[in-house]
Amino acid sequence: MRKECVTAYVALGANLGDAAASVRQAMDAIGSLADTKVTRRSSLYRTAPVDASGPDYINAVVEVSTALPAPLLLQQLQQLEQGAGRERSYRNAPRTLDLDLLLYGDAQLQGPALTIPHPRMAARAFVLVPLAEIAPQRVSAAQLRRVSAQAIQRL
Ligand code: A4P
Ligand code: MG
Repeated sequence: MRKECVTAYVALGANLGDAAASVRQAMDAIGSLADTKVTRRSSLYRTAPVDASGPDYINAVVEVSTALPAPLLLQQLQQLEQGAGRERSYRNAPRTLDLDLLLYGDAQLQGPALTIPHPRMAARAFVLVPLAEIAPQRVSAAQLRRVSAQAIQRL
C-alpha cells in the first residue's frame, strides 16, 4: 500500500566551518532519509546572527514530501546534526549545523520535544525569507514586513 505523504518544511542553519558546504550537504542528506524526498530547495542566504553571537550564518529552507511522522522526522534531522559534528554547548551557541522542523502539513503540535509550527519562526527573517522563496503561500506580506530590519543577503 502507498504511504500517505505530508509536505513539511525544514530550516537549515550553520555558522561554523564551511557553513555553505554544510548546508548543501545537509540538503542532500535530508533527501536520502527513508520515505522522504526533497521537493524544493531555497537559495542560500547570508544572515546576521539573531539572539546569538559569532560569525554570520548561512541559512536556507527545504520543502520535503515525507511519510515519516513528525517526531521521527525530527529525530532523523537531529541525527544528521550529530553527524555534522554538532555540539550542544549552550542555547544559540554557534553551530556546524542546525535543522529545525518549521511546518508539517497543517499540524499544530505543542510538546517539550516538538512544537509545530516552530515557535520562533515568525520573528526571524532567516526563516521567513527562504520559506517565502519556495512556499509563498505559507508566508504573508505582513510577516515579512515585521522582520524587514534584519540583515539577510541572498547568495
Ligand atoms: N524542538 C521543539 N520544537 C522543535 C522544532 N519544531 N524543530 C526542540 C526543531 N527542534 C524543536 O533545539 C532545542 C530543542 O528544541 C530540541 O531538543 C528539540 O527537541 P536545539 O537544536 O537542540 O538547540 P538550539 O538550536 O540552540 O535551539 P533552537 O530552538 O534550534 O534555536 P533557534 O531558536 O532555532 O535559534 N541567527 C541566524 N542569523 N541564523 C540562524 O540560523 N539560529 C539560532 C538558533 C539563533 N540565531 C540565528 C540562527
Ligand atoms: Mg535547532
